[in-house]
Amino acid sequence: MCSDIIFAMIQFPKNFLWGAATSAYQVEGNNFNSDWWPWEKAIGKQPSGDACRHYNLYPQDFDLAQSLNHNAHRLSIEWARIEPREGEFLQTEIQHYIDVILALRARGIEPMVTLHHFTNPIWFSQSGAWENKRSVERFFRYCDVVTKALAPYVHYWITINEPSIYASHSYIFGAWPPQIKSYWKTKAVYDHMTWAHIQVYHRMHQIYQEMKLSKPAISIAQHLQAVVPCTDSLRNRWAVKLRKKWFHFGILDTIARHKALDFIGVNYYSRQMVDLTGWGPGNFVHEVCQNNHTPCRKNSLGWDIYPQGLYLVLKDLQKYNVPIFITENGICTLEDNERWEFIKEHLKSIHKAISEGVDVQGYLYWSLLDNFEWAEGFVPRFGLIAMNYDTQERTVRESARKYAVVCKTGILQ
Ligand code: IFM
Repeated sequence: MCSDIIFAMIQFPKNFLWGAATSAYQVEGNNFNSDWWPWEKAIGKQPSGDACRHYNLYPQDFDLAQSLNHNAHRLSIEWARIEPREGEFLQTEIQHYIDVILALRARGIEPMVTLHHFTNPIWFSQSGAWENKRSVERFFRYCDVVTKALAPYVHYWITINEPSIYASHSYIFGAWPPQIKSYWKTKAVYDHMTWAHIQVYHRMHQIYQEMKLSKPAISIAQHLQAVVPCTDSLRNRWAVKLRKKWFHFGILDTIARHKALDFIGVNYYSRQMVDLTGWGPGNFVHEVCQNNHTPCRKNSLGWDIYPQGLYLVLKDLQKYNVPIFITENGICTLEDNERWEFIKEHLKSIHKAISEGVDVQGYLYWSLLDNFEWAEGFVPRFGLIAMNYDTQERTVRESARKYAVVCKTGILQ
């Protein structure tokens, strides 16, 4: 059994942020200036197409979020819409995102805005994307424009979503564009993203100061798994250490050292079992044991469901001494009762960490809507709200209603 934590009183702190997350490319539809758009077509994957038509239907989606008692929502800005050609910034698109954010605020929902969530403008990709060291100044320029426009309406920012997942899927596994397999390029990409965050973070704070606005809270959203050794061998313990350093805490250490971390955004889904059988770099750094040594329930993509791992991750993060927001946590499943179980068990883990002094200030379920799950297309169902992609009809799931009670009361029954 994967879950074995027993709790008494499950009451969350006052002012806790409750809600859900989305990303632009996964819900908006028709992001044809983004690099995924031609790539989906070129490789014959299920295309994102209209997705959830959230670009137009956002007021309706936010009405639903409001009716579910959400007081926070994480969304992202599609860089390619704002800057479809290098140096050309579209005021109409900037205004669109201002309208989106104001639509949240009008419903009493606090926005958390992500500036980069996996996709790049095509022109940026064609000139080497994040491999190119000029990526840092290009991203900086885009963030500078967006921050100046949105600062009056936004307090919480995520500069880059899951840099380790972007770098590994695109440059180690070759699964996402540009489908490269190179450790050197992975390192370059990761370094550029790290440096971009640091520079953008300081510039954003400066902009808020110049505009005489109160300080924003800025971070990255880091994908964190519980890294669990299958046996206690020296090799496995080493691998756990290396993985935690490279994929989890390395970037947080660096940006904390550069004083560019106001909080930590945690995207938590699963665990990673480690049982090394070889000595290659892949063995140490990313290979996951497939032997199912300690079986547990899985989501529809086959990821282990491991709620107690979230507690372990949160305890590891305590040393940074900054607030933590769960910026994503969710399950893809066709069985909605599994979704509620998943949410409940993970909330218990969070509560346990809070009761031991970890400063968790919010929980954003992934995702508000079923959406385009990257290379997996529309098959996985992560949403609190079910999508009928033929009719664009939205149906609130039972799990969403149960979660709505927690959002309203701050109490988990
Ligand atoms: O859909 C993704 C999201 O874009 C980033 N974090 C993980 C989610 C589920 O795979």
